[in-house]
Amino acid sequence: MEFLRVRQEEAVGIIELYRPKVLNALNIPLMGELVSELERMERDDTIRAIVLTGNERAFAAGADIQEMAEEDAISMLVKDQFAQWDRMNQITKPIIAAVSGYVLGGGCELMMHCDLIVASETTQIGQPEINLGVMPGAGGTQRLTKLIGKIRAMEMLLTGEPISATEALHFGLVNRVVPVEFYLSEAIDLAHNIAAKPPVAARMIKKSVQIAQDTTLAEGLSYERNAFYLLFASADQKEGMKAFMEKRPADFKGK
Ligand code: DAK
Repeated sequence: MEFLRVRQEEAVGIIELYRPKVLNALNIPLMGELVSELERMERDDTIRAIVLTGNERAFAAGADIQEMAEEDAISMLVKDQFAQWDRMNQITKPIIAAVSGYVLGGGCELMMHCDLIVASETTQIGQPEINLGVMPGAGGTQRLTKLIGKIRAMEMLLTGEPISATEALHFGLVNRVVPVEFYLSEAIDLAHNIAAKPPVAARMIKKSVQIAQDTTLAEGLSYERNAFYLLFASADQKEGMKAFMEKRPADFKGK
């Protein structure tokens, strides 16, 4: 792969965006590689949680402006070059973003696709598309509004000004803020913690939370209850409850 660096630490798959000279600007080939790699990790039973990161200076400074600059509406529509973004929604394993530096435009939208977010103290998160004469196109107006509320989202989207890691923590946009030297290791530790949990339950929880954001409370509660009942068909439920009663750590197999 040209634009990713990939490794695995026990049950954690780690994907690093790698276009450092252009602050990890998200061009079409990079996004293609990223989605393919996420789908490969989804199929790999030895991986139970995924960390997605960039580098200290930039998680990603947005979609590649050079690639988009000369497009017109019809060429954008016909290519539908960003359709691959939707495939990321199908990943059922928990994805933890480890972000630092610039998290802008499509970079912020990519971060919001993830399930948990660890940020370094130097992180700046923004949706500056308005400064380019456009607007977010990969969920920036929708996911950001759901995550931080209308008034805060309006300010970020209409001014294009980034917010700091501390503000993002205060807004509930990231889970943790840590010194820059620790943001990746903190995210990997969090991923190991989650990877040790029963994977079928983790998958159902992820789906249930996604549904909470997309449907009514009644539909969400109904999905949750059925998923809860279904987990009683798993070996991990038997193991988890037996281990509790036998006062020993559970050994979850993902069955
Ligand atoms: N695209 C292409 N190149 C970029 C880039 C980007 N988004 N951001 C930075 N670069 C490149 C710069 O051109 C420069 O390249 P060279 O000149 O060295 O060849 C290099 O990275 C270093 O950047 P700077 O020299 O500018 O570094 P500074 O520290 O001075 O400034 C900066 C850093 C992040 C403040 C600045 O680079 C900047 O403002 N970058 C643009 C940020 C931005 O506007 N981002 C939003 C892009 S629009 C969709 C999906 C996604 C999207 C839309 C639709 N669908 C699914 C439909 C997303 C749209 C966007 O993200």
